[in-house]
Formats: sequence, structure tokens, C-alpha cells
Amino acid sequence: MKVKAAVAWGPKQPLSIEEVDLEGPKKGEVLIKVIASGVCHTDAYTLSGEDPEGLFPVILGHEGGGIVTEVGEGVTTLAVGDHVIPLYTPECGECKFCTSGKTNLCQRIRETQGRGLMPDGTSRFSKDGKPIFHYMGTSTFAEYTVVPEIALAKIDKSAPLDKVCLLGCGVTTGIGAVLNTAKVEEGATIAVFGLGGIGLSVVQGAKMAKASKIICIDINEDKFEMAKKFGATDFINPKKYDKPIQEVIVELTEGGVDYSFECIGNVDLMRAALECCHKGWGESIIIGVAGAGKEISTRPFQLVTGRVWRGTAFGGVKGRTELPGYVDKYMSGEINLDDLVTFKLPLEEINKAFDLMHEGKSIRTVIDF
Ligand code: NAD
Ligand code: AHE
Ligand code: ZN
Ligand code: ZN
Repeated sequence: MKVKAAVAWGPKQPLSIEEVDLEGPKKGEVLIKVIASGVCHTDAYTLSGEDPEGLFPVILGHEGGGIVTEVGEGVTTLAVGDHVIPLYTPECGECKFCTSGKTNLCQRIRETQGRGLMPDGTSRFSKDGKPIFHYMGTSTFAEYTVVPEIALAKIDKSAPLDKVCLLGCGVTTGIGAVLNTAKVEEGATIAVFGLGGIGLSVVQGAKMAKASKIICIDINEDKFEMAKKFGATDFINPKKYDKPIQEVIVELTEGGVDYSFECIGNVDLMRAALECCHKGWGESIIIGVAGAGKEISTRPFQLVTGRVWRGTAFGGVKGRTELPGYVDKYMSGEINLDDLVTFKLPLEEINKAFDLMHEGKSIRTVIDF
């Protein structure tokens, strides 16, 4: 079939709206009509050319919501008409990772996914006979996309897809980082570096966990008002200090925070986030994604004296079994998504969504198909 899609022909180039060819779903695959998709900083990261796994031409997008329109051979858990959220972290339920009880990082199709291909090693998208790569197994910047069955979470049909699409990445990542990865306990103090869709979702998760102090660090002070609405208690603009920001936080908290979260993708701030943690027990969670060649560093003494460095992908959430519960929490008012949708744009204006992100004017722009 012919479908409209935003194609990234090369790094740093604006996306181009094109009619591309999409093959139907093969064995174990599902065709989805995309209804909405958020634009996450990771899409911009890959478009920047910094992603070592970045491939072009590609159809980006990994924060979508859609409706099943066709199922391939052997698909048993989904049917036409089901509402779904594509998962860049699938859940096969059978691999060593899925059965470990220790991680959400299902590896069943990770290798082909990282090569921009479907599990059989081919692409469903093409233009003039030349293949276009899939992205993160989801490619939601297209009117229709093909996704493996194990990479789709079936959700409540009454949930608005133009809101719950944000649970396909940013919000789940932030809340999950707090509740699953850090397991923040009531009364804990936390620091959040970066107040985009991820950082604000960490703030939301910290409020849910009843953290006592939620310190927010961002160079864009316009973000502070929204953070306050989500439950943040303290605000720091590092530009206003002439000493390392970790020192400022340690002083503010009588020795450091119990948990910190890096939600920017800046390795210097990852160091600051670790070093603002309390001696003996403070844990720092890396969420931000840093470009090729970037490395983290600190004095080993920081770890010897009890600080812990950890990371999280998709907030440790197992998509097929746990994501429907996040949708239900939105429906019951326990998770706020509405305030995070700062702009809605048609696919034709998708480049504006990237501009708004880079200008610091948006939290999430949702592409409304
Ligand atoms: P965003 O662009 O919406 O937000 C980033 C925020 O960081 C902005 O508010 C910006 O002002 C702030 N910032 C930038 N430089 C700063 C600095 N030097 N000091 C203080 N604040 C600074 O991004 P997002 O969509 O919220 O994504 C955040 C990061 O999380 C990205 O690196 C993204 O790739 C990553 N991410 C990771 C996962 C995961 O599963 N680990 C999931 C989603 C996103
Ligand atoms: N391809 C990049 C890594 C990108 C990355 O870390 N992705 C996160 C999700 S970001 C969503 O916005 C993730 O889930 N990682 C686990 C995985 O298996 O990719 C690189 O640096 O190579
Ligand atoms: Zn994302
Ligand atoms: Zn698995």
C-alpha cells in the first residue's frame, strides 16, 4: 500500500513528507494505522547523526498509538480493531531476559531492530524500490506501520490515543525510572536534571512515590512552572552559580539526595548527578542518551563510598504486561498526560515539532494523523 510518511533521508536534514510503499504484515507481524505519535528527544538524537546505531534513510518515531488493521500469519494475541501502543522494548515472554525476572530488556528481536529491519532481516518500507529503514522497531512517523506482535501492547479502547501515545516512551520512562528502577520510597529526597518530557515524568513519579523534596535542575527556567505543577519543590538554574552544581545540591540537602535522575544526555551532568547523591546510599539513575564516543567518568571513590550508578530503558517497564496498567492509571486520573501535550501538529508540520523541542518551547508535540 501507499502511505504518507516523514522520511529522514540523512542526518541533520529536515524530514521529508513522502508517499512511500509499505508491504503488508508477514508472519508474526501486525499492520497498524497510526493515530498519533509524540516526538521524543531520542528521535532528534538519531536525526542529529550522533546515534551510533543511526541508519538512513529511515522513518523515525517511537512514541505512538494506533489501531490494528491487519494481522499476519500466526498472530494470535491481537485482532483487527484492537488499540495498541508500539513497544521499542518488546516482550516475548520467553527469552533469557524476559524469564530472568531481572530486566525488561527483551532481546528476542534486538539485533534486527538495531539494524533497522524486521525480524526476518528485511524492511517493509520502500520508495521507488529502494528500502527505507525501520526505527526502533516502531517507525510511528507514518500513517501506517508494521510492527512485530511481541512489540505491541493492547490497551483500553476508550483511551484517547493522542494522549496515551506518550506512554509509548517519555512518561513511562520517567515514572518507571522512579518506581521500578530507583524504587524511591516515601520521604526520600530526589534531584532531577533536565525538565523535558522525561524529567517532568520523573517529577510526576516522585510525587506518586511521596518523595519529600524534588529538586529540579534546568538552564531553561520556563520549565520550572510546569515542574511545580507536577510536584517539584526546589529549582536550580546552574547558570546562576559559579561552583559545580553538585556542591550546591549537597549543601541544600545536608549531604546529598537519596536519588538523582539524569534526563538530558549530557555526560558532565551525569557526573554531577552521581556526585550530588548522599554518601553511603545515594543512587543516580541515567536516563539520558549520549552520543557516539561520549563516556562517563567520576572518581572511583564516589562509588567506594556508597554512591550507586544505574541506568534505565523504558523505565524498566515490561510493555505487554505492564503498559496497559499505565493506560488505566491515566484513565483513572492517577497519571497526568494532558499537561505534557504542549502542541499538536499534522504530519506535514513535523519539522516544527523538532524546532519547538530545540528552542525549549515544547514539552511534547503530538503528531495527529
Ligand atoms: P527534552 O529535550 O524535551 O528535555 C531536555 C531538557 O534538558 C530541557 O528542558 C533542557 O532545557 C534541559 N537541558 C539541556 N541542557 C541542559 C544543561 N546543560 N543543564 C540543565 N538542563 C539542560 O528531552 P526529553 O525528550 O525529555 O529526553 C531527555 C533525554 O532522555 C534524552 O537524552 C533522550 O534521548 C533520553 N531518553 C531516554 C530514554 C530511556 O529509556 N533511557 C527514554 C526516553 C528518552
Ligand atoms: N542507539 C543508541 C541507544 C539509544 C538508547 O539508549 N535507547 C533507549 C531508549 S531511548 C527512548 O527514547 C533504549 O531503550 N535502549 C535500550 C536498547 O536496547 O537500545 C546508542 O547509543 O547506540
Ligand atoms: Zn523516546
Ligand atoms: Zn524476550
